[in-house]
Amino acid sequence: MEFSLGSTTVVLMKGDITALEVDVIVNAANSYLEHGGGVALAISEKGGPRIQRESTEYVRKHGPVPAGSVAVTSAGRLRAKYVVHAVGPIYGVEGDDKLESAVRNSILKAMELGAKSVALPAISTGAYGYPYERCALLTARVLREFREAGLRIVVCIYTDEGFEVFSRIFRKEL
Ligand code: AR6
Repeated sequence: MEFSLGSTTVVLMKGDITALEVDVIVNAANSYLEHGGGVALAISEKGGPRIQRESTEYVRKHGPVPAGSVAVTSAGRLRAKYVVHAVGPIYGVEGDDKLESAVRNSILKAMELGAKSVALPAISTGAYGYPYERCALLTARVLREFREAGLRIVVCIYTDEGFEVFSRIFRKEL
């Protein structure tokens, strides 16, 4: 499913983000960049040990990454140039503004890295407990900020349920 937003194209798809050929893959990480579960584990396993190694080194040097912020590593064996690790909020603990910041800062960082294409998962909708609907609404709102960016933004949803919700919301909001 494709949406034209000015010079930017948003592609909504169902699948495994680790298989995508894009310049930047965004990860849904925790503040310690310990990629122990969910999409983070999939990225870390498929990309190889370099991603976790660089992540650990990043936290050692700069400290934990706060919710709403991002950190960059190489992409190891993935078909991408970089992984941007975005820390989303825990539902009910931190606010929606942190989820918006995580999405916004991921895309801004991708642009800073010279990326033309970036793939995002549904940040915070797994272990961190966000309802898909709320994530889809907040994500759509942030994507509209990038209409002049000339990017290809792939939103990659893993579950049938999540894909259904994102499809409904994106059709209304984009
Ligand atoms: N491709 C795309 N999306 C995926 C994939 C995949 N291969 N695998 C899972 N998802 P989560 P969070 C979806 O839990 O909620 C981790 O342990 C999944 O269906 O990965 O931000 C981190 O290390 C869900 O919709 O991230 C952190 O500790 C979405 O990815 C913590 O979880 C996000 O689920 C972060 O929690």
